[in-house]
Amino acid sequence: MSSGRNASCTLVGDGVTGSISFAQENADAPTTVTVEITGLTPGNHGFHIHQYGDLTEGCKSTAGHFNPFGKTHGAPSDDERHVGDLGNVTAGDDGSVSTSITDAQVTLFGEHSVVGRAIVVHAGEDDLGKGGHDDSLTTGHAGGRVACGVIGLTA
Ligand SMILES: [Cu+2]
Ligand SMILES: [Zn+2]
Repeated sequence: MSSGRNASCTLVGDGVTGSISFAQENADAPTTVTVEITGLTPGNHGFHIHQYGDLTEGCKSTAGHFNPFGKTHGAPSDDERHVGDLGNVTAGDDGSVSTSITDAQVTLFGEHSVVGRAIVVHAGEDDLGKGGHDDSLTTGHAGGRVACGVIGLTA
């Protein structure tokens, strides 16, 4: 009998749609995040897990990046990063993304689970904390929020 967990997130935005799925074999395993998005501008877009699964004011009410350990913003490969920092996804010339990410900090289990939080896709590129802008170390200077959705458990 499997003890793994799965979750999904339907992204909705202005002309942007997407489907994100999460799979984790057990509480100590990394999580695989499969990303399918259409309707983006070509190029890199910040891709994060934000704190709240609250869309009452659209993507704005998801608040900031999920950061249970009080770190500064960074790249997915950095030790100093928010748990929600999944870096960028890259849209092709047709505006679509089809990729998968494996991350050791994102979990579907326990106190710091991402279930019930939100995925947000940004208008611009996440500078991974290195851009030197006022907001590089909080948001990666990724600009507006073009699509978002709530992460929920699935079979
Ligand atoms: Cu974000
Ligand atoms: Zn961050």
